[in-house]
Amino acid sequence: MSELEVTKRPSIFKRKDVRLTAVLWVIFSILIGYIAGTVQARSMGAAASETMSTTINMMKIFTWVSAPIAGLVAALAATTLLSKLHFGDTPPAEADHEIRNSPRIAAAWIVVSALMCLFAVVWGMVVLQKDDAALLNPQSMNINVVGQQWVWNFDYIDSGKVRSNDLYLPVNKPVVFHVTSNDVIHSFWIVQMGIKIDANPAYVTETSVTPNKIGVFDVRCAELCGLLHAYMQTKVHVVSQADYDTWIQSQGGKI
Ligand SMILES: [Cu+2]
Repeated sequence: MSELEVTKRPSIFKRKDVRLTAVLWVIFSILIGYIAGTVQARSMGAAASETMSTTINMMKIFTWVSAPIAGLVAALAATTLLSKLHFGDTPPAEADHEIRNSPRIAAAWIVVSALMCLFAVVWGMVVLQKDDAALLNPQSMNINVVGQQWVWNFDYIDSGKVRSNDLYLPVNKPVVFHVTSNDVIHSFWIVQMGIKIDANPAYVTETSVTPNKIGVFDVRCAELCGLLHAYMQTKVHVVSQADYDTWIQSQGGKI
């Protein structure tokens, strides 16, 4: 008899609050994915290197993949707030544990979470490996970057004794930055190229990039480094190889 009752019970998907949660889940997932992924990525400006394009892509994909999770939490919270209140010590009849006690839902949750983690790890490793490969490229040019309160100095070590405060780079040429600091910890960040690395005193860190767009972009310090930290910024001028050579010569360097 009791078995019959169980089979007769309507499916949870026919319940009003479950349907409302499902509808809100879809709406919230799309909203969260769009605002946190697409709008954010657009606000970062156009990419000036492949590293930045891959980073923006990865950010968009990771956000869109995780948006349904945040959307589900928001939908459950909203449905809970909109549901009727129940007072007293005895739980209402509908407060059963169909979800908590369902092995199918538990299994689906574990499998989906595991797949998402695996996807994030594998994708992240592929992108990181690509970035590291540029560091080992023998064609790369080398620039020493020195941060100090509150300016950046760039030494073009392949061209003799040339130093500048604005960074100059030839387009489509891989460059390795050897980054250090004269005082406190700074962080060397070329915004539109998607590279950022700590500048530590008495230690050299390295990062590399290949700028693929001619133009003027932003260099900032991304580590709170004292009173004028917010003003520790400069420009990077990405120019043609010929214009770069002319500039290096105008600074007394050799090409
Ligand atoms: Cu700084």
